[in-house]
Formats: sequence, C-alpha cells, structure tokens
Amino acid sequence: PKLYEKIKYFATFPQTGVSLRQMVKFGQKPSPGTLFRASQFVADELPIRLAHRVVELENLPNHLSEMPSVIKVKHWYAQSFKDLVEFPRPELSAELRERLRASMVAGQGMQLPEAQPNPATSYYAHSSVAAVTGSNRNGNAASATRTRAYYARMDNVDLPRDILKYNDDFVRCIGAIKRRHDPVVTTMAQGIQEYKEAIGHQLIDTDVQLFLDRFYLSRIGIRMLIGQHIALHQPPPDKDYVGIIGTRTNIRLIAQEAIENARFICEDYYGLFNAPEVQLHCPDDLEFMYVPSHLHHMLFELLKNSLRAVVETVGSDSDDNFPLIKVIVAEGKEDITIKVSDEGGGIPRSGMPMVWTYMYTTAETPELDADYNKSDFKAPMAGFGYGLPLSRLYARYFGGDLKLISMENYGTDAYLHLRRLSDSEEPLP
Ligand code: W6P
Repeated sequence: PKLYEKIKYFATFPQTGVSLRQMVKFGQKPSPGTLFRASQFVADELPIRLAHRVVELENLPNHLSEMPSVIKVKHWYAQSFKDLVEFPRPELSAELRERLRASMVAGQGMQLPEAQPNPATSYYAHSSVAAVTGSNRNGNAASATRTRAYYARMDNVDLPRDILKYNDDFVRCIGAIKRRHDPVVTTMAQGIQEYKEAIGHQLIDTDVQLFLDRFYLSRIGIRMLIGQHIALHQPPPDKDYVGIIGTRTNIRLIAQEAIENARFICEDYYGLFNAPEVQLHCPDDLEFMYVPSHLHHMLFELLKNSLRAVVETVGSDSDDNFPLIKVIVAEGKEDITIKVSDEGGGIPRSGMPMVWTYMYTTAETPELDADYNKSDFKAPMAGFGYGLPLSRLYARYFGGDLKLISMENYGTDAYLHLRRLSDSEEPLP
C-alpha cells in the first residue's frame, strides 16, 4: 500500500552513522538549540534506518519473510516508521532559527553530521506548529515540567512553548518506539524456530546468520540513538555521563559488578553456596569512554558462560572448590582487551561455529523443571543463547570485537577487544 511505497522510498537513502565521540561532543552541555538540532537529526535518521530494516525483512531468503513472527516484527518497524514520518514538525521562523544556531556552543552543532538529504521534505509539507500543539494530550506533565526546568537552567534562550512541547513529545514518541521493539530479539528467535520447523533441519544457514548479525547490529545502533537522545533530555546522573555514555567509564568497577551479578545468578541457578571464584586483574584507575551498560552486558554474558562451563563440566573438588576463573584487563594504546579465562573443559573446535549461530540455539521455551512455577523461573543462566553473538555485536558496534579460543578438555579464553579512541563510526549494515 501507500505506507510501503513510502518506506521503500526512504530506504533508498543511505544511513548516516555517528561515532561515540560525536555523540559525546554533541551532548556535552546541551543547549536548547543543540537539543532541538539533535531531535531533527534523530527525526531524519530514524525513519531511514527503520525503512532499511522493513525492506530487508520483506526480502529475506528462503521464505523466512513469510514466518508469522518475522511478519510481526516487520509490522513493528513499519508502525514505528509511520509514527515518525507522521510526527508533526514545528516550523521555525527565520529569527528563531538564528537564535537556535546562536545558542549552540561554537562548533558543537557542526559535530553531528547532517542526516542525509531529507527524503521527508515533501511529506512534511502539511505539518505546522499548530499541529504540534494540538497533539498528544495524554503526555506526562511531570516529565515535561522537569525537562523544561532543565532547559531553563542550562541556557537563557527563550524557546517558544511550541518548540519545548515538540521536544517533549518527540522524546515520548521515540521512547514508545523503543519499548515497542523490546521483544524484537525473542520474536525473531521464534521466527527462526518457525523457519527451522518449516525446512525441517538445523543446518547453519549462512544467509540467515549474516542477516541476523546485520539486523541486530542495526538494532543496537537504533536503540543507542534513541537511548542517547532520551537521556540528553534528562538531567545527567553525574558529571561523567553524557546521555548514556560514560566519558570516564571505570572498567574495574563495571567488571566487579558484572562478576558479582553473574556469580549471584550462578549460585541461584545451581543452588550453590558459592559460585566459582573470579579473580580480577585490572588497574584501579583505568577509565575510558564507553557505554557502561554495554560493557556490563558483555562481561556478564562471558562470565555466565564461564561459570556454567566450570560448574557443569568440571564441578568442584572434595573441598567444594572450583577452578578459578580469571579476568585480565590489558590497557593498550589502541585497545583495551579483557580476557575471561576459564578451566571449564573447553569446546571442541568443530563446535566453535555453533557458539556464534542464531539457528543452533534453542531459544524457544526454556527448560522447565519438574517443580516449575512462575516464581522460580530459571532463565538467566541458560546459554548458549543469543548472548554471545549479541555480545560480539555490542563489541563491534564501537569498533571492538569478541573472540574465543578454546582448548578442548581444558578451558576457554574469551578476548573482548574494545577500542580506546572511539572515533570509529557506527557500522551501518
Ligand atoms: C566455555 C564455553 C564459553 C563460551 C564463552 C565464554 C566462555 C566459555 N567457556 O566453556
């Protein structure tokens, strides 16, 4: 129909990447002008990225596009696209445009690339400030007030209420989009399951693998843009945050937290008094610019895999001791590398490709215990789920990587490489 034509048109425009450094420069000391410009970038860029995904979901190989769960996901992308292109934009007077430009810290506004020649122009012709004002009556007034107070504090640029309201409404709109897409990974996993049943075998399908890597990498980027934009509209949690980016992320602290959480989950899952010990070697003061939640996520995932291997494959000695898991952090000029070493028996080399596949894993129903009930649902420890391939994508998103080296019948080393100077632009599939 008409929506799909529009989507195909938007998908002809290239996606525009942003580097971590650009996001930080742009988000530091945001003025209303900068924030408004950020809104415009996100409003231009998101529909393009979403459109690319819809078109890809429509053209998957081997009838994968016809799986009910894949169609469901595609509809979410199309709906979000629609929400964005139909979101009314304010018209700026020349005078206001000038004031906004002036309110940007010198040079700052230039750090963010222009989103591609706006394919939307013709579609937005109907929009006006009046339309903005008329929209969204069920907004969260408290949050709007808070955001407005925040603007007021950081700059004396007197923005018309319409523009402030536009910013608030836009933030709420992309927040709703982000929530709509929360179940994408699990729903795609269902789609893969449907596909496996349809084709009746379990071969690693290279096409599917390549598609999902691209698809999930793109999802990370989209969610990063949305998360960052929303966070910029709230007062920062502390001075070392710009949006969701930690400008001085302390690796040791994040690693300690990931270790604690993974061991706790492990004890809970296996009913252990003490999970295997994890020894951390990391300089106290090692800081770098990163997204703390991403770092935690990757380390937590690696640690769960190591713990699982140690507990399940090796077990404890007569004194209830497990072999140690070691986390070594090395600081180089280019990379910070984190090695997670376990003596959990390793993986045969032939099994290594399986670790990274989306098709092999049984992401359907988690195993149910005989005495299963909803209150003691044991999901978290279950691996090899999508945890490892997704963690590798998180690493790659900012120019890093994740590699596994295994010694069969001994143990596994996971190498998490993270770029120190995150000038690398987002990879855009
Ligand atoms: C294993 C298998 C694995 C995957 C990822 C990280 C660590 C480990 N250990 O035995």
